[in-house]
Amino acid sequence: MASLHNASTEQLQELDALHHLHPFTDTAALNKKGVRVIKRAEGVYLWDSEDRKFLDGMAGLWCVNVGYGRKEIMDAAYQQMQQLPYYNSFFQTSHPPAIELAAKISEVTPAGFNRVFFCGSGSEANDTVVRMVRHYWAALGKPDKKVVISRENAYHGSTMAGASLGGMKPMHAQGGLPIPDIEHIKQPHWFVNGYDQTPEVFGKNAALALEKRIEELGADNVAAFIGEPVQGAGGVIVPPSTYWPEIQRICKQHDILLVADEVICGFGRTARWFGSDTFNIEADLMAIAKGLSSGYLPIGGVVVSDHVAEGLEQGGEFNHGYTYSGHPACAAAALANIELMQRERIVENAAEKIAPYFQQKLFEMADHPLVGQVRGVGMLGAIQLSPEKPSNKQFSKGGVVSMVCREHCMENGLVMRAVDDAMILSPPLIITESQIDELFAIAKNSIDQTYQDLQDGKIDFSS
Ligand code: PXG
Repeated sequence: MASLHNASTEQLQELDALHHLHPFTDTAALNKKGVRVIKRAEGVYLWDSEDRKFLDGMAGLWCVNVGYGRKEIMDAAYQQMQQLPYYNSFFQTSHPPAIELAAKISEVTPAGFNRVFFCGSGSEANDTVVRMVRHYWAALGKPDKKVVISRENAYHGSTMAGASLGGMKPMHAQGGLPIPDIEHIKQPHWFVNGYDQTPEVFGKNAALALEKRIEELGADNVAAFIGEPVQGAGGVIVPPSTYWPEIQRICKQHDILLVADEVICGFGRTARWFGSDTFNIEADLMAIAKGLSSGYLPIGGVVVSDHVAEGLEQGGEFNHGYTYSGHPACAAAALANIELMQRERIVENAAEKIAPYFQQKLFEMADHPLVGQVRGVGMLGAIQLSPEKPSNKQFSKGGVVSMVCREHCMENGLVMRAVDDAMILSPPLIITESQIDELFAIAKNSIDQTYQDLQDGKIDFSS
């Protein structure tokens, strides 16, 4: 246990400010305010260093699907560390946990996916995707098929290729991104981009942007299209029902690989094992991470369909890999996590019981005067705040009102994420009905308070 276990909040904040650079953070602003220190967790709850309790409406960062405190996963990692804490899978070696996990992944993934390349995270998975799809086409004698098409406002990670694939403008603005041969088309975000059309018409039109871009670039130059079945970090953007079938048709017709980024949607998040199951996507490759180990230890992977695996085999050596590809302790934790999900029928239970209840409570928020749209699927939800209803109007400056709402949520004991003006939910899949009631009671109260703040002119849009 860390020696600072009994340190005061102030001591921890001071040391953190001195030595710790946080992801996606304005360091100066954070250090002025002081970081919140999370100390322990159990089930769906977190406790901070002041012993304040929070319901974790985000399952960490969309990952703790089986909830906190699952001893089976800890024991599996501990036992594996005693047996073999580390060995690599380069140079014609392997080890039991990586072998067993690879086989287990092919059991739960959609038909036709039987091979996995391991890495340490979702970002590494998507870096691997870029190199792998280009290597695949080169192996088939088509080295010009290099461009990967993604979407505006997508999130695919923070490495150079991951952030390039992502469509977040502020990320591209730093560090000389995107890398070459990455293209972006519009996102299927009906509320923001397609409000003047029916969702079905807009969904098809958004997909047709892919066909148009392929035709502009020439299909001979395009390797793949990548998309999250539901854009998570972009704001839980659930595409209209017409979107994925049209994307599928376009990829097939133009001989473009379809990559499903299942980093958030995988392992039960949409109340099926994969987002591809929920949306009937027949992908050629899938990026996985997060729910693979429920975040207990870092691990990711790229799962490839049989025909992609065959193509790759024609390419000889794939000059790519990580020290921690298939790390034994991480693989053992992931295996224990999936076995636990199967034993406790966590995905089935989500589909039959918890997700319908979660969606019902989520959609009850649509009546609120501050809520412009509610969207969700499975155990994902977004409550879009809007200044005027019914309309798709947005506040004069995005992300201000939602940050106020987020602060109210925290004060009231709920972790909810704010994306632009949407409040985002992605709780552990093991949340109970009464905990869902608690979650939405706090959410509603916090949105009420935010609405009151707006009416009282307390929200400052100028800073
Ligand atoms: N793909 C998707 C769809 C993701 O959501 C990644 C790839 C990258 O995974 P790693 O393991 O490298 O982080 C992600 C990660 C947020 C937030 O604020 C979302 C993610 C990560 C950090 C913050 O919503 N998603």
